[in-house]
Amino acid sequence: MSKDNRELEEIVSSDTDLEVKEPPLYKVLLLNDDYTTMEFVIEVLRYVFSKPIEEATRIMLNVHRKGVGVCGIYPYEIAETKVSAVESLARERGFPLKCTLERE
Ligand code: TYC
Repeated sequence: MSKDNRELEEIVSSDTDLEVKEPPLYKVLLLNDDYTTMEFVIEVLRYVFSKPIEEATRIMLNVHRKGVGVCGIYPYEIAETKVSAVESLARERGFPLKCTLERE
């Protein structure tokens, strides 16, 4: 093998050059409140998070009972877009529903 080839192989096979970093993930959290209707929260989980009705109902009831719950885990920009979608739908309908991000 030529010197050039050996150098190239070293570069290509070195860990640091080949390592593919996964993007950091963020949990999207839904917070309970006393005013947003259960129906609206289920609607949001179906529309924004593409949850089937049974899972949407389970997540909503979990948040209702525990105060907070995870509705999905995504890379930052997707998570942030979902938080904005939830809050703007809620404001449109006059509900105080809150949604936040938490680094995994
Ligand atoms: N606690 C609300 C009620 O009793 C329902 C609710 C569930 C609100 C989940 C917000 O994130 C929430 N109407």
